[in-house]
Amino acid sequence: MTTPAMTFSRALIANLAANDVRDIVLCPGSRSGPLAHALAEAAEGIVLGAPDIRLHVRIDERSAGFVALGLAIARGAAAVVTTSGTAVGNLLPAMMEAHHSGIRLFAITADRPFSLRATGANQTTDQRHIFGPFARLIRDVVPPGPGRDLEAEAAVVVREATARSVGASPSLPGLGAGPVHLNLQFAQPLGPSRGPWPSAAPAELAFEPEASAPPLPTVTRGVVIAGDRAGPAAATIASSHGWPLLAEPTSGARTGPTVVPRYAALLGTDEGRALIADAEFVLLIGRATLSRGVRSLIDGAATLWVARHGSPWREAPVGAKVVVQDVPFDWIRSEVSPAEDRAWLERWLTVSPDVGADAGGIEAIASTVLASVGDGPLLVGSSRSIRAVDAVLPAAGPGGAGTILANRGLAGIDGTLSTASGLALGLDAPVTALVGDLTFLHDAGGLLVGPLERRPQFRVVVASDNGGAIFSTLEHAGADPDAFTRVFTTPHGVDLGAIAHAYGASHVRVRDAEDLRDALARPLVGVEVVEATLA
Ligand SMILES: Cc1ncc(C[n+]2csc(CCOP(=O)(O)OP(=O)(O)O)c2C)c(N)n1
Ligand SMILES: [Mg+2]
Repeated sequence: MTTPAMTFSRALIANLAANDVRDIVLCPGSRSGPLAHALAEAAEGIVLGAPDIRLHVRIDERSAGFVALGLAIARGAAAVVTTSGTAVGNLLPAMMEAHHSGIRLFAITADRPFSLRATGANQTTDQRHIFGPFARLIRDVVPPGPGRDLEAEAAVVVREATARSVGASPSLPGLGAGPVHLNLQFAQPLGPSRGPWPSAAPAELAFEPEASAPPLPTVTRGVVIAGDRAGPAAATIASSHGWPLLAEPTSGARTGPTVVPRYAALLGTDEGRALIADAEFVLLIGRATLSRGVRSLIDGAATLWVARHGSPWREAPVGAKVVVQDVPFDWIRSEVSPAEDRAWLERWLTVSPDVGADAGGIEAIASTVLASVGDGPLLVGSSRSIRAVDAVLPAAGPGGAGTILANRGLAGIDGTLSTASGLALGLDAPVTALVGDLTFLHDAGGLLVGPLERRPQFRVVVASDNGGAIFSTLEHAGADPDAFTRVFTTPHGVDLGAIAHAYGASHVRVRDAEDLRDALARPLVGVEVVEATLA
């Protein structure tokens, strides 16, 4: 006889699968046992009627959260399942990133029955509001019990979670896609029990229509800023109007004749400041986080319009006159002829291509990595890695913007290796990641893939400089050198090769661009760390 906990768990998973949440990361624990038993049934494909689930088991919930984040980026949505207690708290960084990046991450956390809360019971805390403002939906689900239609209850919970995760919520319009939290209380018995798998159907979703937006103004001195995941519409608008395009590497929009190379460095020069002052119209698509100059352009714009586009990014810069969620079709389709006066565009494009160039070091690493990955997926870590890629990434030909991704929601240096692992599993393809050494150390546990697990293929290129080099480019570098090194740079002296080998990953150290190129040209097998120390 099946137990209520397992009946509910099977129905929950069947409904997740019916709604295309098929990649599920599971961490071990007893309270989450009913979900683990059900997931194992589905994943092994041995039980008739079980949905097709791709199960990934990880030990550390913080890493598991980011593996699920990477899977969700690749597949549209993914879930992570944990037991109760501090296990849940370890999902917080991934949930924060998912919230700010608009990623459909389902946190499914097991809990003790509510009657045990505040009684001193083991591993029992208040898990309900742990993700605070970062979950589109928080459902605290009472323990499954006998005599109820548990299959219908599970279907309702998943339907609501699906709707909120895609942003189809009439009660919360404008939130966009993002993470949800299902806190599932389970009472004994928690052990395995045989039972049938229910059928499940996809939820029907109703989106709120967006209010219509005004047409784009006809101005000469316009600028288009394409932030994270802005999409190709940004490039289309910029070229059709003849406006300069400042496209971040993860915008998917660095293409067309008006792309401004090395805009971040340009905006720091006198001519850049003059251009900022002279811009009469700024169109921001997606969220731009990489350079202070771009932020000045946004904050100082005479007229600023914003299309948040694709991201759930709810905040709009102060002073935005028009804010829309998606780029209206009319903005792309409308017949415009590019500004006749090309002087404005020329001022942006005639800047020396190596203004502010850092010919050696991290830019050489970034160029070599970009050349080697071609159109393949590249995940770029925060700090100097993403800025170096921004500086050296050439404008792509039509349709060839490549797949450059980064966790720009909060630009953390955490979870990057785990995100790469999840991406590789979700894409079923090798992924390259480019990260700094602190970023590598922060998530070294992301190299851990148990021997019974699906094998991701990813290569982590570490720009290795024994600490956080970015801080020497910021105002803090004015401090006493010893104090600065200790409290900002945080050198560590860790042997990265020893770490890689401990996790069964391969490791190679390279000292010049040629060796790096050779290392990247080798076929990738499993997990590989390429430590680059280019002067
Ligand atoms: C989780 C988290 N903690 C702290 C920071 C602040 N932070 C930004 S960059 C950075 C240093 C990164 O060093 P590294 O990965 O070695 O890159 P580098 O600047 O040396 O290229 C730190 C600590 C952050 N972004 N995220
Ligand atoms: Mg570093």
